[in-house]
Amino acid sequence: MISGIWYTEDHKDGVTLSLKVKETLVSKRTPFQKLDIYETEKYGTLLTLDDLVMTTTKDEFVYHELITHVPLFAHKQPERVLIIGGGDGGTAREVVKHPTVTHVDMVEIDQDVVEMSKQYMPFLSEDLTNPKVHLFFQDGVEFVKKASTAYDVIIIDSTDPIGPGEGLFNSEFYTNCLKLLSDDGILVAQAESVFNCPDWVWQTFAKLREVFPVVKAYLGTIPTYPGGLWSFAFCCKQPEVAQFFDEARYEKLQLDLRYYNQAIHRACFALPNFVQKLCQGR
Ligand code: AAT
Repeated sequence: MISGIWYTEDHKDGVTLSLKVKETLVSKRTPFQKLDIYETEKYGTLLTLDDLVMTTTKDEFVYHELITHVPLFAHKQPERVLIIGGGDGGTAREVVKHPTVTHVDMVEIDQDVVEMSKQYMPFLSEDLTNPKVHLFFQDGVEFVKKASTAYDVIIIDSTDPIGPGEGLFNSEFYTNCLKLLSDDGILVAQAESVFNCPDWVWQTFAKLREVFPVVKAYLGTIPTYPGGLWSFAFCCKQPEVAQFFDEARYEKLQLDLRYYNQAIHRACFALPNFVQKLCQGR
């Protein structure tokens, strides 16, 4: 909601987040959702979908580095990557930093998100024209039903489990993703706010555990997301895969990253007790 010079997001339970706005750059209805882009005073460009923060210039790196480099450095040789959602391009930008990656399929339901990001957020969308990145404007639910070639890493960079993103949080979708995952493959999904939406976190992890043999949780702090402390699900078929971290490759590559490093890779899996209960069903 925009009121005067403030963008205000209602986080329910009597909590809101407000960012001071300098200018509204885009305000439109796409065939799938309401899309707004604002220039804010302190957080740079802000993209919202259905009046919920998707990303901002200032803190996007936390989310995009965590959702990509954790699974990519946990895999011995990631080559084929599938991104579901991620229309702003931030996830694809991080994935193509890995030289082992040869092919990225990105399935975004809403072409307007990609077009608007290309126009107003080039720092996110800069790699969507990379020849390794293949864009499909399609519902991710339908894509995984029909796809047949395996992926080493699947990243679910989706909106919340309401609106167009709802189908990306159910067991049938997860089962189709499991079929597309190579034997040593890893699936990572954004898994919601542990403070503000514990029910969503609990349900997401419970459904993932029904489908995947190994399900772990990791955390990051994203100031403009509800509650700040954000969960991600890390799923695979083999317990050994969940233990591996290619630290030597991390050191060799010397990527120019702002959040992720070796210590973060290990530390992000350390969970407060209340989060263990939510994510591990205990
Ligand atoms: N990169 C960080 C921003 C996002 S965007 C999530 C994307 O998922 C959006 O572009 C949206 O259009 C797309 N999406 C939603 N539903 C589907 C679907 N069924 N198939 C494919 N793409 C879809 C994530 C923000 C995290 C949430 C914070 N509350």
